[in-house]
Amino acid sequence: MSTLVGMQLSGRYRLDAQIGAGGMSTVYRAFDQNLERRVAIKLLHREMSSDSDQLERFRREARAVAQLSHPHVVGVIDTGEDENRPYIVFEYVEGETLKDRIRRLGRLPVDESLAYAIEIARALGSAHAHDIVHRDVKPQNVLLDPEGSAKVTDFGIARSLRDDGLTADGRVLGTTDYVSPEQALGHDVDGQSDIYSLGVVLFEMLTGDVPFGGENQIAVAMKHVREDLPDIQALRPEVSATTAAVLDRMTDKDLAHRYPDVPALIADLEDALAIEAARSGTSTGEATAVIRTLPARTQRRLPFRMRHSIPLLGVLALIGVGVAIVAILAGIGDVPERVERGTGPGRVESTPQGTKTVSVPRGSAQDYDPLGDEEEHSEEANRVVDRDDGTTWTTETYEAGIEGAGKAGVGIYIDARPEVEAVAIQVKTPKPGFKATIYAAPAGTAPKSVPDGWTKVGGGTVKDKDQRFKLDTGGKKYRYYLVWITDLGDSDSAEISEIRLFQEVAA
Ligand code: 3AM
Repeated sequence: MSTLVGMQLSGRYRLDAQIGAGGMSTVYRAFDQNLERRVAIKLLHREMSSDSDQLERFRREARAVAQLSHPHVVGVIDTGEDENRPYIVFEYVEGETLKDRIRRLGRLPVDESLAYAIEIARALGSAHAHDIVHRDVKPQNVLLDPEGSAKVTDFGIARSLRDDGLTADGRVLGTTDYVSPEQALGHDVDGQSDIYSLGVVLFEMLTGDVPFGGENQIAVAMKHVREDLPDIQALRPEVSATTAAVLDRMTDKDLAHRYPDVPALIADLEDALAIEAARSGTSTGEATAVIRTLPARTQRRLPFRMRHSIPLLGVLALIGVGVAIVAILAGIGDVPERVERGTGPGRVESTPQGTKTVSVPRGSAQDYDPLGDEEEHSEEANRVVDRDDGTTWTTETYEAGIEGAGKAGVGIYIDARPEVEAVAIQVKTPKPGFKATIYAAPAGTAPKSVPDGWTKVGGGTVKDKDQRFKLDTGGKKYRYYLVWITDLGDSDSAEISEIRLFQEVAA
């Protein structure tokens, strides 16, 4: 198939890379040249644009999502048509899908699984309140942004309950791993069907796998009709009876026994999260963020320490900031320009096309820990700019994760003085799996806390030992580039061997 990468839609959106493809459309990462920001564009396949059913379905998706403005729904920015091919412009979510995360990590922590289930449920609750049923809830359709928060997308087969005369039959579209019994049977579906599918997603987060396998999609769908899900507590013994009961009620085949609506479900998921967190005495990843949003009634289930530790530490940290000394990158003077030798015998580091490495002197890396003791192995910081993959900077050890220590993150930044418009960053690590947001700050002294004074320019999960992130500074030049680590993944510390910035080669 010919690629459309490089094309411009309606003179405004430049298609930069294909990031996904489905039966009826292709998803591109694109650049909005008017607003100078990255976007995601879903473009209907040419063959589909003459099919009035498909065209209507595509338009319906845009209309449905455009009604929703919700922190856990991937928002629609614009729609248009280019040479008779309709497209939808979405906000771009940097990061991985929930499916990728499960594939990468296997089972997720119990509290994190509940936290994602709550966020997805909140998104579905908002859709249902607008009479929109998603009908294709699956972890492939949940994007995790760099802060770790879940955003639901692909309302492609969503159907407004107010639309009459459209087929709502059980056309098999993609996977049936998450299909509700009533949908598999081709019955009319409503919001309760999304609750069943979300239950299957929760099961997969907790066990690392979907409940049913089969020779084909029909066989799997029939198991959803006929068989009970395997016992969650047998597969994951640390799951509480409360969580197991919530899961059972989400996936009950009998609609009279399943949760009637999302608000009832959310209340029970929130209780279950508080109970799991109280049992383990700590919280991980996204669970920490969701716990802060729990209603007071539910928070009371948590031990005092968990309810109060975060704000209290925040106040203490703010006092600390008054005397914080961040980054005095003292007189580096004239350092002879380094010769780019690359690392290892005969190996020259590749740079993204049209870019060159930003040359920074030794001494230009600084650890950054504004909410902690301001010490993250400072003596090792310069190892990330020494062009030696064998030497690393490590964060302190966080047994209960960064959030467990009451911090939003820890990091390390590069002083690219005087200033530069970096278009990409390379982070090398012997231990991938952590999550980082890249911030930039202008000339002057580096800001004393995050996000004050910093501008987010990129980030995501460091999935590979040699991870690159595109940066979008909106055309501005910045002096400081901060790798702000917000989640350590499976580990209790993060380790970085090299950080390198790239700038465009002047034409
Ligand atoms: O196939 P992977 O998992 O690499 O993350 C989505 C998925 O990537 C991505 O497109 C692929 C197919 O769905 N995607 C979809 N919508 C997106 C958005 N709004 C998106 N990526 C970023 N922003």
